[in-house]
Amino acid sequence: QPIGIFDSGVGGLTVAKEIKRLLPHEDLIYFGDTKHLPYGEKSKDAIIEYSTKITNFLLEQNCKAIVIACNTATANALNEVMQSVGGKVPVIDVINPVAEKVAYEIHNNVGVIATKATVNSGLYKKSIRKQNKWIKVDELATPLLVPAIEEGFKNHPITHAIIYNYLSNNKLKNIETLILGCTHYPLLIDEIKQYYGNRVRVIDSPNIVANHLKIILDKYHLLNDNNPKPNYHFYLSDLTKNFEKISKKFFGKTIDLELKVL
Ligand code: DGN
Repeated sequence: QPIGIFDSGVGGLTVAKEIKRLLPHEDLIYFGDTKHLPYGEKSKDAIIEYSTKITNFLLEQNCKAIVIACNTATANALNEVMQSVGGKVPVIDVINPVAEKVAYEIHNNVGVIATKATVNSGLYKKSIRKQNKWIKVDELATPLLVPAIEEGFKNHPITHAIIYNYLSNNKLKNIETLILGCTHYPLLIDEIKQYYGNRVRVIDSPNIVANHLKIILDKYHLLNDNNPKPNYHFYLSDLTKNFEKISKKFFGKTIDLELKVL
């Protein structure tokens, strides 16, 4: 049985890639909702509708676990996704495992950059402060980053200017730790680290989420460690050149890309 992973576009690939690395024998089904991208600007109702439709589709594909590889979907539709799943398979999101780890390990000022819809939900702050109320958490919406990434503007002066503009914001002035609260952002991790040098620790969220998934699959005896030729199938609600390029870079030439409008 495959693991089902979804995001609004290429962002979730940063999580899928880490899952592939830590769980190399698992079949993966990835759904990129490129037709409705970016989720960060959509209403809560719209995000719930897209996320539950995708979840139902992944369940129909017989997935043994659902990974919501999108912070915006997690922040706005986690409860509804859990309801759709009805306890049939585990649901792994990208905010709670990271918040738990940060609350446990970090004891300084934490900054979060994310889409507007994620920042407006305040879920990172709530989730971290629930476990450790001494941590100061500052969240900043950085909405131009996703379109820049989806346009393929990596290592590009436009992206550098956007990063500089956001990270120099007063809200992030005193942080010592940064959470990339959007699964697209690790695609710009080099540029972000360059801005900070050694001053700020950038949390490796895809690794934390993939590790958490591994622990959950193990707990429910769902791990597959004997599958010599795992299958990677990608569904997209709109076939875009950038998705094709990035997914091939991440997963090699052998992946299947299929158009699927839900
Ligand atoms: N990658 C998604 C996230 O983690 O929030 C959302 C990107 C978007 O659609 N704006």
